[in-house]
Amino acid sequence: MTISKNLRDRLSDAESVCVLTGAGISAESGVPTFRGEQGLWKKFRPEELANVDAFMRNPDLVWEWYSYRRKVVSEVQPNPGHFAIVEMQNLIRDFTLVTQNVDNLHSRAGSRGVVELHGNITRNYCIRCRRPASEELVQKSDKVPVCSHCGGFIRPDVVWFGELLPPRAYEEAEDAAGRCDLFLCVGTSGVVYPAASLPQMAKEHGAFVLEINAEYTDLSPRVSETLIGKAGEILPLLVRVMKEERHHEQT
Ligand code: BJW
Ligand code: ZN
Repeated sequence: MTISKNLRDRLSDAESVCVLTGAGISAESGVPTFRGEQGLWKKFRPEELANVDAFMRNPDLVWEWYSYRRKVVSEVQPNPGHFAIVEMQNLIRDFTLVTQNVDNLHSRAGSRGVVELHGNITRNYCIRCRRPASEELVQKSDKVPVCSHCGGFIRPDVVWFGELLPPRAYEEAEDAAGRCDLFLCVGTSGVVYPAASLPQMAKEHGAFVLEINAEYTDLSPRVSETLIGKAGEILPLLVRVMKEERHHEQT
């Protein structure tokens, strides 16, 4: 992988960085992505599982699917891509990590203040009174559990199709995209909105938008540069360049 002089300069000069991640960053940890040949949506239909109508129609089925996925993420570990982002946060004064992932792997790697646009599969709440559900209730339930306060169904704290993103999180993401000088899109197909509008927003505000993905995506024609490869290999390389350049600046 060659890093152009231009990209080196962007990496060394960046003072405000926003990183947007998608399922691809966790692929190397063993978490399946959504789209593509090996993706979850090849085997399962999002309209049957990832919207509130599906949940109300068949809460046990949806609960079972999320229990399975909760188990998968609890059994894997963050990978070098997640850890590189932690290192990047330590180097950059104004740094925001925005993720579409619900797998909690960024926080487990040590990233601080992660902006979770689509929620977090490790949390659950009551659809009626909105109280969070206890870990114990969630762990022991093969079928959808009900709230111990009001009897409402418990659902995963994730954002389904047709639902609004947590407003505070989306605001933080928009602010970071609007003020950064370097925006990284990592491992996302860029087809789910409004998250997919953030790179464009950053670019319109003058940021250099760098995409890192295993393949070209819907975003590729609209970014400043795309690096094709594995996030777990490219991100550590970018951090190395950032460190070298910053070291030179100090000496
Ligand atoms: C690697 C790699 C490696 C692999 N290294 N790379 C028509 C037009 C426009 C918008 C809409 C529309 N109709 C409806 C909408 C809105 C809808 C939407 O965007 N739909 C489009 C799909 C058409 N959006 C919404 O509904 C959102 N809410 C909203 O808009 O509210 C306003 C509203 C209200 C009422 C009505 C209408 C609008 C909510 C979106 C919620 C998304 N939820 C999910 C599920 C979360 C819970 C769960 O996990 O089950 O979020 S869907 C799923 O997709 C998940 C992801 O976060 C999201 C994005 O996927 P991501 O991360 O990009 O993964 P993949 O699999 O797509 O891509 C992986 C990439 O990694 C690939 O590119 C690989 O190449 C790459 N890769 N290995 C680097 N090692
Ligand atoms: Zn309740």
